[in-house]
Amino acid sequence: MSDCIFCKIINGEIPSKKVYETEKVYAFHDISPEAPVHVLIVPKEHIASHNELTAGNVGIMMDIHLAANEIARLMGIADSGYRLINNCGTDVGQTVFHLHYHLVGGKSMGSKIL
Ligand code: IU
Repeated sequence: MSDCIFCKIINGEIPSKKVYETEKVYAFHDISPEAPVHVLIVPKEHIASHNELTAGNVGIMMDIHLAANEIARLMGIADSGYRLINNCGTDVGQTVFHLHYHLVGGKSMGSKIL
């Protein structure tokens, strides 16, 4: 999508600090990290949000979750633990409407969700 900032990051129009890439997924350090490790995992296909997942495109979730496992290992937090967070919609703070998962960790965060 031509005016999507994450599409521009994926195609290199806007620079990013790449962590991991496959044919279907791109991952990079969040520009405004909220934890010692804060990586965004993004499908290369433009999907606006979790709401737009369908039977036809949900296969990408396998790639995203496998990427998350690999990135957690690369970042050295696979054993200490991490969260995978998706914000869907404005009430929960989605600001970029290109599906993405926040992989956050590297510090103790307790068990509360909110
Ligand atoms: P959200 O779930 O849509 O709120 O997350 C968007 C994230 O994208 C947020 O953590 C931003 O800091 C991050 N981000 C970025 O890493 N690079 C950018 O150019 C822009 C946002 I715009």
